[in-house]
Amino acid sequence: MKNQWYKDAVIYQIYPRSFKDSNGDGIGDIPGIISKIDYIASLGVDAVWFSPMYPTPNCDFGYDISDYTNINPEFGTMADFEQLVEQLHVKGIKVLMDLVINHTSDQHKWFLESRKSKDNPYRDYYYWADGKGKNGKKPPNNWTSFFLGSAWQYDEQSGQYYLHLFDKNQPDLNYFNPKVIEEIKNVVRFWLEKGVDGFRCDVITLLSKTPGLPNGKPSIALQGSEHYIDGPRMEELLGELQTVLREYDAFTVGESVFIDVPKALRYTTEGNEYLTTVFAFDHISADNFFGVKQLVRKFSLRRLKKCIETWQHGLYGKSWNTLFWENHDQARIVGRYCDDGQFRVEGAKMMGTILMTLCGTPFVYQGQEFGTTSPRMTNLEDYQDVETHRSFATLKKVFGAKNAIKKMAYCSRDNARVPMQWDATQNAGFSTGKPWLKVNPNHTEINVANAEADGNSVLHYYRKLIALRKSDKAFVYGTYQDLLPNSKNVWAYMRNSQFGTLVVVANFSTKTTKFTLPKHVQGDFQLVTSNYADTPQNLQNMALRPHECAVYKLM
Ligand code: TEU
Ligand code: CA
Repeated sequence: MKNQWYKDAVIYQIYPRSFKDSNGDGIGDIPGIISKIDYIASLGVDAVWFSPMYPTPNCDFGYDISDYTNINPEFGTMADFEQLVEQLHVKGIKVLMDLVINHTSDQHKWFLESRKSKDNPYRDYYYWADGKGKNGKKPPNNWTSFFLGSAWQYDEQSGQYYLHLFDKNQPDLNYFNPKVIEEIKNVVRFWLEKGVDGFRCDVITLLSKTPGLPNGKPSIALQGSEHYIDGPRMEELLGELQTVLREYDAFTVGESVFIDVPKALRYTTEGNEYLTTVFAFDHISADNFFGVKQLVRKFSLRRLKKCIETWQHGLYGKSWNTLFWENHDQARIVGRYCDDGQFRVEGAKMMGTILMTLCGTPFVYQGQEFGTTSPRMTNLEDYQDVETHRSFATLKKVFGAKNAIKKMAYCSRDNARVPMQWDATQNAGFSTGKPWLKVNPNHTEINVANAEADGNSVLHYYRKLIALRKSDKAFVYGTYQDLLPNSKNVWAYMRNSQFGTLVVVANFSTKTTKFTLPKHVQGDFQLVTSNYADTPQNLQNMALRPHECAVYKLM
């Protein structure tokens, strides 16, 4: 029987480059993380997902791997990593690594060999093709990259193009070659033998391409994606990985771009899992068009509620949801779905309350637990993220420089990657050297030290929410029913299970907003927690103050 520890768990994501620098080079590292293990444990989390810590040329800061079975020397040594795993395990905290196997770095030895010549034994580890057009100088097909532009790069050395769905420094691995999955199974086993408890699987649903890599239908973005998202060989390839994963009962969460409930069930139906769970993204697109973060639009609570309801109902009893607002690819949720100004604290607590009272496993991204906001830098040269730079060039063409800067500042992934704000000292206590990415100026006010000293802080509230979720399974299991689906400002829902009945109410407006619950919500509901000191003890039709939220339990 699979150990379903993850269902009662709360998982914390660390982006090592920005968490804590121990040696003053301005780059976060493993000894830095180890120095903060007591802080991590104080949150009450059960596992940590580390963004990639393997050797990398940092074109995509670790999502371009040049050696799958080693540790990035910027972060430390293998011995440091083994110490980190041991110390987290001593605290009862599991370790999840980031498995990036759709592509490698172009500095990986497989690619360095592959590009040497057309008959190199590693040639077919990647997708190579002749160019089209009279002098062969046009890409082999019309696919475009997640980072915009053609998904093909011409290689002078061997006179052909190679495929890269992301940056040109991230060539796609060719899973038509059976040697590739065998290599990856060895990588998976290597880390599981080190005591790793599972993996977050980067863009895992892109592995299966259409044979022959045919042209895609015309599209403004991701042209050709019908030929590589959720392809026909996904079960076969994931099934191969499972032959190793299931030996260790390893947890997996598959990052699944543009996935929907039926496809999620294809991979995660309990009893027939190819992945334990998946990350979907439509709930984190309630402030953009078509799930394209750069196409910014006004946040809609109704759009968000519809997404969450689809997934809460869609997986219920068949699989298990993941729940997140933030990660290293997303701007901070405070400032997107709630106010980051006057009502920042109430808003951050409200988002945390929703996260901890839905059915699924909550993931908390470093800094979210104390209400970190996006710096929204306005100088292009302050950004380090390849996606930001690639998209800015296109945004500028379409919207002009001024609007492009605004959109980029709102959605850039670097909003989540600036150094963790530990205290009000220089560099936010992250490093004694010049940080690799500028620190958010508001670290003088928003930081862990201030939050620890403030009994009303977001940090203490997150700890309380996590402890409540641990002590009362009514927070975790059971049905979800939206009580006011048409309300554009109030989110009210009921959770029902053998552990009890909860009603959660939240005001997404920064104005006081009245609500009337449907007649069927009857009984003595007592306050369990809220983000205002004087929220009524009994659930009733009331006027919720700006970002006021509350959890009530039926007595
Ligand atoms: O992200 C995949 C991905 O689709 C996101 O980058 C997406 O383009 C956007 O940023 C989310 O709205 C994964 C990793 O999380 C990301 O950091 C890597 O850049 C990417 O894969 C390539 O490995
Ligand atoms: Ca360092």
